[in-house]
Amino acid sequence: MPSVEGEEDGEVAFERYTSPFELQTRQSSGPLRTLKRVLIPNRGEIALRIIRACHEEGLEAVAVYSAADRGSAHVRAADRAIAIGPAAPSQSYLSIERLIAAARESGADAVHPGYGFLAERASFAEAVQAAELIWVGPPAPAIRAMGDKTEARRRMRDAGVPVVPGGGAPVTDQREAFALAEEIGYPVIVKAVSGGGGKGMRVVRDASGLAAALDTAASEALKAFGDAGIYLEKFIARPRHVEIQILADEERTLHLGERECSIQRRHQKLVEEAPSLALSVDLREWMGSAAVSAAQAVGYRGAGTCEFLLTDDNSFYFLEMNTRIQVEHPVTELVYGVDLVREQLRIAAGEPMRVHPGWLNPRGWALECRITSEDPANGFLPSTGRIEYLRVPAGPGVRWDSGIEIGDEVTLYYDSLLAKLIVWAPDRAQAITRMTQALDELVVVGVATNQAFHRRLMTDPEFRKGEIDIQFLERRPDLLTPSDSPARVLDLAVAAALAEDHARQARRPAAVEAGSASEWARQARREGLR
Ligand code: MV4
Repeated sequence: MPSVEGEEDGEVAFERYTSPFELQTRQSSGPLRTLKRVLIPNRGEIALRIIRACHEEGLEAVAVYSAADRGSAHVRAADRAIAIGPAAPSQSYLSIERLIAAARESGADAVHPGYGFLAERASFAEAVQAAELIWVGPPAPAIRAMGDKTEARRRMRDAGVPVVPGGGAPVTDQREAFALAEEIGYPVIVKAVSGGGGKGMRVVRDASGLAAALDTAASEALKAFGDAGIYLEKFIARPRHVEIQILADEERTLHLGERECSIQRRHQKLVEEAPSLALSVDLREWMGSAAVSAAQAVGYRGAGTCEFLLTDDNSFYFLEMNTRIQVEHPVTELVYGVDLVREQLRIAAGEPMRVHPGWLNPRGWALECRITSEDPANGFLPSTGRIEYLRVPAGPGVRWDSGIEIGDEVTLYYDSLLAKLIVWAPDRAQAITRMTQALDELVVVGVATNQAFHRRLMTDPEFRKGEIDIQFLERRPDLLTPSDSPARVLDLAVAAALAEDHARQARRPAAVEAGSASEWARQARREGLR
């Protein structure tokens, strides 16, 4: 046995290895006392994600399902599942009454809404709490304050968070709007007070276009949000979309760095990454503390995200706060080593979060590709059908968050997100290589997907250099449409089938002997199956 310098043989003290994570969580692990059973009024990949987190926290999970989701993976993964109505969301996943009834019936003591559906409806948070259930989300007043975009702007400005120059209140008459636009300078952007996600926005280049933009934006806002309120901001050209992840418990409000979400098409994010190439350590701390101030200004608790526009000269402006867990949360989880959904559950249960600020440094690089049932060859229209075959990528640093399985029917009732393919690697170049490989492993048969778009993007030199902003895909329509003609794709498919047949012939035994084997086995050998 080799001796250790400075110590006598036999005197080496062996200490059990303690991971940094255990050190930071030692005082606060164990089952959640105030929580036992969580109802998840959602479906698909996020329902499964929350069910897994519940089980890891020692909690029971109650799923709900519409008629279209009776056979879905989330229904089987939960400890109990409750039917809530027909496929149409308005009569199932959006029905506050049915969801509260399901919570009561199942004896749940908490509700985790996920994202989409009712996750950011302050009145749903209130209904949950009125039923004496724990809401796994921020306080209803924080949801409400951030949902009203002009109120959010005023509160942020008062808290010292940089907002885009513009109006602090909704536009009430045209003369006032013209004066404000002159003051902030063209181009300006007209936005809906109850908007978000880009609906009802209008960019105005000069005074000649303002009156018409105010009219169309107001009527679009009324149609989409039931509120015609609009306001003005200076239009920021070609910024990056960078958002900061927040976690807050009763004691502390922390940020977990940024996600770069500039790769989007028509306000739908397609690829997200963490960290962002555009942020230095200093800029991360500036944006991080702005986001912490934003959260504190509305009494935020739980997980939330502050969206910013970041310009070339490193100016950043608060846009809005998303008061929910987001689709792209996994990239933050992978670079910060924090399970955000488990922390949401702990915070809701009144426990301190298991996050030590001293450990909050990004490590390596994470990328997420949203695999959607949208057909790039058909203008990105949603495609439907049965998942006939599915081969899921795997390997080191590869994560597949999905609710779909072979046999599932993809319909038009719900959004088109089939899965999130997420990779981690030590640096951005290796993460892109790993993502390319994972995309090559992925096979989805039965519905058209945007998989080929992701593969083109990952091999694009401009993307690999990180030269991206929110207009990237507008400048690169070549990435959105298949480069191969349908005839070429058919040629490739025929070639692949011939190669496969050739390989099978080579594997087939030269002669099929009779006698010993059963007729099944002999037939299988003739077919080259074994
Ligand atoms: C902007 C902007 C430029 N200037 N505001 C779009 C969604 C909503 N959250 C706010 N949005 C924008 N607001 C000013 N003053 C550009 C956008 C925008 C955008 C923002 C983030 C991600 C993608 C985007 C795509 C188009 C426009």
